[in-house]
Amino acid sequence: MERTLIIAKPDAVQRGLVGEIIRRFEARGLRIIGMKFMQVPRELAERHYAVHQGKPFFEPLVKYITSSPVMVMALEGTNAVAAARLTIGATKPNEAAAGTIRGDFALEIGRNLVHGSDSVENGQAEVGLWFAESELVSWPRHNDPWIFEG
Ligand code: IDP
Ligand code: MG
Repeated sequence: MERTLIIAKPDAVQRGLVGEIIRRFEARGLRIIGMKFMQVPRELAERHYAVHQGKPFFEPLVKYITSSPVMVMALEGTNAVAAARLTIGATKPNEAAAGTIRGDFALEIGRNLVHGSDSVENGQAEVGLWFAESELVSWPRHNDPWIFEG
């Protein structure tokens, strides 16, 4: 089953939007297999955003994600990565469609509330980076057949 890593970033936690964000992924049909509330160590932030190392926004980005606690989620489902990205909305909140998390609750790129993995491979890798295997729960959900056709 496809996996994606979602982070409700510090602004989401500080603004009391964590419940709203989880609600949207739950309602979409994604199955929660891991969740933790944590203060992100700088080293983990740098590894997570390694692809952005050297860009002008890298330092502010690491500062942002480590500035205050986050809620990290591992979600599973068919098309989990693409579905979650569409639920999150465009990186620039001013370009994010209304009805998406960023389109409904954010205004600026450096305060865009949520992270979501951007490819199937990165979904697997990021869940592995943020969660130990022992922190992930494999469970049959009673309504799975009403969400997953296969
Ligand atoms: P994504 O979060 O939609 O996948 P990425 O391009 O992977 O977007 O960038 C990671 C994060 O870095 C963004 O969510 C945003 O918080 C921040 N970021 C990206 N580009 C810029 C920029 O040009 N200025 C400031 N922050 C940026
Ligand atoms: Mg990204």
